[in-house]
Amino acid sequence: MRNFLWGVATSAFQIEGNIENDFTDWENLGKFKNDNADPRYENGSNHWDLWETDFEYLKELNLNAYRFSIEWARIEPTRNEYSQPAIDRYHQMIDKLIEMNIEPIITLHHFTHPSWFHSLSPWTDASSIEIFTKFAKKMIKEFAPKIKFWITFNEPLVWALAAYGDAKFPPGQKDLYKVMDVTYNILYAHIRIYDMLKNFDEDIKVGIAKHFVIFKEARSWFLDKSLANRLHQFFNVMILDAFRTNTLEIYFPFLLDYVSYLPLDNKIDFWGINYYYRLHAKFKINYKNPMELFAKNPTTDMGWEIYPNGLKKIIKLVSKYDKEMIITENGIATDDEKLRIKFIKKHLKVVSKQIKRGKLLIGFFYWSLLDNYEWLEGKSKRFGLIHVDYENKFKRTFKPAAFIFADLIKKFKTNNNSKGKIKSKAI
Ligand code: GCO
Repeated sequence: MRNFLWGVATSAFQIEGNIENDFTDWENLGKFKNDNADPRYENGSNHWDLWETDFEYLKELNLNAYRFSIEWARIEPTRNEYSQPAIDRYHQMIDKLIEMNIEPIITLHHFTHPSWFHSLSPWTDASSIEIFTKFAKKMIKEFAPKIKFWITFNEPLVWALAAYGDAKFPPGQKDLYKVMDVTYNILYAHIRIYDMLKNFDEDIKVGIAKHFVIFKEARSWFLDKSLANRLHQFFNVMILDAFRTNTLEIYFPFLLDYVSYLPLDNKIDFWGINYYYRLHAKFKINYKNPMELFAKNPTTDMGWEIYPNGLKKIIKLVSKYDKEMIITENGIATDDEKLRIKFIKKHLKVVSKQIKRGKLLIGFFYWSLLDNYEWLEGKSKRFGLIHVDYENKFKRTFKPAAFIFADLIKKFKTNNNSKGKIKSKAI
């Protein structure tokens, strides 16, 4: 039996620094719309320079896996011109992980694009499939001999909604039908990449990291219930179902009515679960804005409701699709270490029970190793187990929760020999 994967997750742009892509362009154009924070990138967490010491922390945390992404803009900064030094650096990183006995899990697309991408062939256009697949092919040739776990896309629907639903991410448009076209094309690219990876090596495992949210009716009124239901269908279930039915399909009264054949043929080996919070849904009699979504206490610095039981519900939902599952992201933005510790313990308790229950759950990744650039929130929100002092040469310091997390994993491994539950003594 393979060991349970205990890891942390990162994404290239959020930590690396020294990158020019669609996000830095967007920032330079002053287009980020957020009143609450100053989303300045300013070299991320400077991981590009500090990666070797950052990787040492993985061992100190008792981890046996690491989820990261490669930055397309760094590898193909100009269309069809690949940067060998960038590719070499990723090789070095992967080699180092392997040498450390840490299972690398690679993500090919985590929200960002080269500067040339959106104007040449945005995801709304079917030609984007070819362009991204070409990049993926090159990455497979380079890294597939070394890496067993591949995530093609991180949160495709979240990205599509941010870029084409509420216009907060580049290219900043508002059209729900475009959100569907984008989702369609991204999933189409997934099929192509899945086939390429499997042709290269049948044993490679390919997944998507999908975001899940618990939607609860605000009042026990049938319209709140049906709203919560629709949101669940759209946000959580639509893509899962498409893999089974070969149809990407959603009906959302007044907002969306979309059906399209998509030959996914169940081409996925594991579902990545990114789970953070619950939302309450209230129907409003207002044609332009028919819903209100809100969180209840306790919340994190992101304003997200802490609801560990939701993780159990999501695992239950996804397990019905009968694929392996990895919790590819779960974590908290806070400056209160007591709260972070409580958050981690409660979620790991759910995880340990679920591991006991079945064989499908094969890994857990805390988001994130380091404090990093949290998209619209900039660096104001701190998810890291390791504190980054942005004012002082990106100096790293372990936070109290890091020690607790490391300890829980260690106890889990020794007490349970990679299966069974975390003994309550350990928590
Ligand atoms: C996402 C990403 C991460 C985030 C994390 C916290 O879900 O947006 O995968 O990049 O930083 O989820 O919001």
